[in-house]
Amino acid sequence: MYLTTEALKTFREEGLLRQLQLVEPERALALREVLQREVLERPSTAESHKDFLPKMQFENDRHLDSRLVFELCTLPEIIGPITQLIGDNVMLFRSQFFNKQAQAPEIPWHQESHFWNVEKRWVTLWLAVDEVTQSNGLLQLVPGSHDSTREHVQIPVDTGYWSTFKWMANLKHSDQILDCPTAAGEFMLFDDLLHRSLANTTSSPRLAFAARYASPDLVGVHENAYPGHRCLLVSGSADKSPLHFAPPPQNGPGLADVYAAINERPKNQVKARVT
Ligand SMILES: O=C(O)CCC(=O)C(=O)O
Repeated sequence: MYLTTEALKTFREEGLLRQLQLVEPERALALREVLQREVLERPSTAESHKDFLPKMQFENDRHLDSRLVFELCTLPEIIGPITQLIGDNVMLFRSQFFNKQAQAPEIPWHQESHFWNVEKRWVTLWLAVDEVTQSNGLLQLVPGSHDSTREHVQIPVDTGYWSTFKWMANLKHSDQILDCPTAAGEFMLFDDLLHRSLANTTSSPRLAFAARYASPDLVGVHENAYPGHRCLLVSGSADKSPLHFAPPPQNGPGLADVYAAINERPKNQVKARVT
């Protein structure tokens, strides 16, 4: 996948590229099954994650411990466009699964720059592992809002938002909200845009995955993470970087194993699961 000059201009102005297909729905479904079984149901084995709260051990920075997550994050369909946006040298410095269970509440409006005291020079990959609809945790964005970090206000306790969020941004009257229903296996790339995800009002979980990429010279990344935090180089070199890098993880199955499993299924079983 190669971004046109027009797409690069859109990203500069709106901070967003959407409807990019990573895998077709059949593969997204197979990927979802293996991610659930091999990643979301097994805590991270990364040394630096041992002091994480229990939920984080399953959902945060799994690119440091799972071969499958690492391979997913480094697919050419993702890294190609990201190098066009950031340059040839690229590191992955954070990732997170957003596993919105049935009836899970809203994640409020926010920008990562409010929480991370680092320069606004990263790109977020947001992948819909499940199809994302109006009712199961729709992602909404404000295109063009990456020009500044908005004021965030403290959320009063017991207001029913996603429990890890203590701050939320207030929107301006002029902000144009974009609904982003997304097919399973489709992804978006966005700058530091205001975004939120609505409550999941259905009876099924909705899984999405976000990974954050930047040039390896983005300083302050470790200080705002956790002790022992490491980055992963995913393109080019990090020769002059003061940051600490981890080797690619070898644990568990990789993408080839996921797709081999699809080919081994009887044809009618594959079809039945896709529809
Ligand atoms: O997927 C979601 O529900 C929220 C995603 C999000 O807030 C993020 O990527 O920062």
